[in-house]
Amino acid sequence: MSFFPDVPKIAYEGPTSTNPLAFRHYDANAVVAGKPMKDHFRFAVAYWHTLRGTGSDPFGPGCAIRPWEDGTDSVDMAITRTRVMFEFLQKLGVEFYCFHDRDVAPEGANLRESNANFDRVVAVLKEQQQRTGIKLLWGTSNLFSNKRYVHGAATSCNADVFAFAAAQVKKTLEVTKELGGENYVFWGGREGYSTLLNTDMKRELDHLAKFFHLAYDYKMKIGFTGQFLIEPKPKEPTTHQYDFDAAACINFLRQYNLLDKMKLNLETNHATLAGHTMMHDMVTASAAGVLGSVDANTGNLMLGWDTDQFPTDLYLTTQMMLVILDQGGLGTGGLNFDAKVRRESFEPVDLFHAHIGGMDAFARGLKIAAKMKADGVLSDFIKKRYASWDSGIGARIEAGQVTLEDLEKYMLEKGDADKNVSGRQEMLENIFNRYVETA
Ligand code: XLS
Ligand code: NI
Ligand code: NI
Repeated sequence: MSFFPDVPKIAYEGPTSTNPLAFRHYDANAVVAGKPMKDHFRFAVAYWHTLRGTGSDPFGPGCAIRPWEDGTDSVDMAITRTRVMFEFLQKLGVEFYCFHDRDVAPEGANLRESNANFDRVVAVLKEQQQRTGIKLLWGTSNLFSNKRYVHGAATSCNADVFAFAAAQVKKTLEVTKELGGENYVFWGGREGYSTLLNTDMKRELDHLAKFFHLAYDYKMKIGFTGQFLIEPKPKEPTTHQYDFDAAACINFLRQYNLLDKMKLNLETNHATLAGHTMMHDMVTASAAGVLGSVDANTGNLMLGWDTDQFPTDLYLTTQMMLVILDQGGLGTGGLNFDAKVRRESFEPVDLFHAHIGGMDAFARGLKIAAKMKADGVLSDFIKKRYASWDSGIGARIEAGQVTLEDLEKYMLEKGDADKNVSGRQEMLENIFNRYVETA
């Protein structure tokens, strides 16, 4: 039985195709910059949006048509959904998926019951993975939806809530290991505050670090080899989230001796909510050696919240692929479509259109970025721009061979530092456009 009877396996038909259910750029096995496209991206589908998104918003309930839903939140329904997910992944040709514990199985009346529900669904997920070869990019725990997490999870003022969250993570770590998950994500759902009038920030941050250390110790204990990832976000649901952006997370990891234990999972719409471009946050993380994975989506410039739209902008995807190529790939990470179709796009086929568009935008971005890199148009310019550091005084400063007195003496002799050259931003933007048009 098929859940998407009208949708064929999505094929690559090339740039001239007008078939909306075909790829025009994403050709999974085509080799670009030394490896097959699919290995550059390691695309993943997000269970929470694609399988559990209903289109509800603060002004109205869900309106998505999902013929397979029977209106219950039962384990049987959860098992049916796994079949929907794997048919979707296979037709799309995506090799990874990601989930929260509570996306795949319903929460029970207590922890024991929740774990039992989870186990039943995980057994089916495991079978489906074995049958299809599809893999788990990452697992995570939902530590924000249940009302117990009203004050946060690891940063809750209530120690019992910390304990519950820890127990939930323990279980999801075991499951992620069982399913061969390649990473484990911590997004700080409600780890932040609404007002400092009731908040002991220092104590909450200490608890958050303690939580990660406990999780890491358990990871080592059970021999789970997946990469731990923190996902920054500046606001929403709390007014101020502790994992604000890449820089704040890196500082937190360094302060609490976690920098060698965790990397970052960066999400486009979170970077932009923090007032950065995605490229900024990616370069920040990459420079610190902690760019681990990406939640690929986009925001809406008109709206100041996390709209989680599918990425279609070639400038964005090209910039992202430039950073990924520069650091030689994402390792065990990938590009997870943490994105949802608009409420108005309520038919099942819209899920295909959305993912096809995102995958094609990244495939095109990869081709453009690879061409720019092969031609060295940006790197040559940047290299020249910093040429003063390659020899003479610049090289001696970099090598730590000079004091302030040396630099004063150097400048007293020279008189002034007035040999600047243009940054050529507009010329570079034009070059960028030329590649977007022609690559
Ligand atoms: C929410 C986050 C969330 C994480 C996983 O804004 O993006 O979906 O990726 O908990
Ligand atoms: Ni995300
Ligand atoms: Ni998000």
